[in-house]
Amino acid sequence: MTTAADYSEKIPNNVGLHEDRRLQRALESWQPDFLTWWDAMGPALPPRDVYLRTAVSVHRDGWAHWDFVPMRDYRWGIFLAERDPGRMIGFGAHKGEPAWDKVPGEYRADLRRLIVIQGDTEPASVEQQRFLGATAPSLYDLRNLFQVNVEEGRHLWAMVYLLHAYFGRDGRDEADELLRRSSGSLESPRILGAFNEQTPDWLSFYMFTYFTDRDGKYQLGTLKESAFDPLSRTCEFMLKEEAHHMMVGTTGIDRVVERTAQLMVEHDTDDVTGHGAIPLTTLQKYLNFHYSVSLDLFGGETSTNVANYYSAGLKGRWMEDRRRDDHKLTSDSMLVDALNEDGQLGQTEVAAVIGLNTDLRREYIADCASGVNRWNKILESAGLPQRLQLPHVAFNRRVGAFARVEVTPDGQIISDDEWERRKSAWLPTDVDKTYVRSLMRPVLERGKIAAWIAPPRHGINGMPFDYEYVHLD
Ligand code: BYC
Repeated sequence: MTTAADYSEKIPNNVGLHEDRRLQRALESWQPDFLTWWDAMGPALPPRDVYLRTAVSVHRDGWAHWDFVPMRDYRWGIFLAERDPGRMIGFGAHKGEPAWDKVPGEYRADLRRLIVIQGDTEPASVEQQRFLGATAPSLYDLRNLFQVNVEEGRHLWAMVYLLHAYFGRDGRDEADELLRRSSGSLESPRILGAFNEQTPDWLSFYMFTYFTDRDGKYQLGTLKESAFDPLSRTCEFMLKEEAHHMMVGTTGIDRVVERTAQLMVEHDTDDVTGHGAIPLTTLQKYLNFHYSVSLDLFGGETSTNVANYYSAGLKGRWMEDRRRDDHKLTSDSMLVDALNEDGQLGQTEVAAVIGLNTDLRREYIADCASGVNRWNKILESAGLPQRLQLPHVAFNRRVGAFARVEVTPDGQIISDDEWERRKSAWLPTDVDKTYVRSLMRPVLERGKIAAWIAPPRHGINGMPFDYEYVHLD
């Protein structure tokens, strides 16, 4: 196993695919189906070529190659982080045993389920973002969208490789299903809620890449701990690519806040709609929506699924090796968010393994808070008193302990009627969405930017903002 990818193969890889002809043939026969899916469900605006990075090695230095590539010719490949032959399982009942190169029979179904759920999100996000190219605020942003899209396609390949290589016939069937389900479909929707929502405008795209891709970061971080070594290694490398996706979200929202703040100060008004920008109240509603649907992606506050995954060694905790406990949690307990018996929001004590979704969600929430601080600093340095905030953990939840109650952003339980009356103040309304969409006109001239967003501080890969990142024809 080398760190460099072999690009002479039909499917670039660093897993020695040519040594296993059966697997190679199986994946080569999945490849045209992937391309058919990409043509039908991938970016609807295929430009001549795009300045893209392509993974060429998994080594720390110089893992990516930058060039103009027609998107359909992007070389989607299979790259696993370097193998550590002495790697030991770091948690659960098998802690201290050698990591697995194969799938143990008793954990087959659970591992397959985790890989299928992870795999399902990747093409889903490409589908959700399919039409955004037509309204990009700049060539720089258009490039970033396409980079995210091709890499989510590669992450699908990462999971499909595991299904084909380690799960036989049913793995191949699951790989086919990943191309059959589709985001928002009534007959065969994507598995997790957030991946059936729409991403119809660029504000949604930045919110998605900030909040929903960040769930990806945390879930991949827990799967990177997995005793199943190929899953661990594939997630490790995916995380490297994922960092860019979150940068797109973080700086995207920075730039929207910056532009709004600029116009608020310049015109001494909160209502920047007359100036073609997005009001802070609308930003807050989009934030509330994307944050709350992303909180749902962590599953229930208590879960026997997650307890089983942890005890079996399939899915660890975020930064497992930094935790100061026995990494088995057989007799530990923790407090999780809950609806108390008196119907109030509170906490309850449960066995720690049962509460691991809450543990991960809390890590995620702390990370999300850092983004909000960052945006608030932009408002502060513009001299504005307004602030953005994360709504309460129970707000707008459809999964877990709070799925059956309606809760205000500041954590008050309210009746369904009151929710219906007041929700337009907290979540984007049709009017808000229509307004945001009305701003989405393409600005595809080199060095130009739409009026509702500030230009980025830096270009990509050391290139300036006004670089011609995309050749449209
Ligand atoms: N929507 O025991 P529970 C990414 C289901 S994002 C619909 O509480 P568990 C990316 C659940 O499946 C990262 N259904 O949950 C980002 C279960 O169903 P069954 C994706 C949901 O299993 C942007 C039932 O409710 N990766 O990479 O402990 C762009 C009871 O659930 C939802 C992963 O998620 C929901 N939101 O935890 C591109 C990692 N939540 O078994 C990519 C793999 C729960 O009763 N997945 N349900 O039929 C997992 O680790 C876990 O399955 C979950 C759920 C965290 C998703």
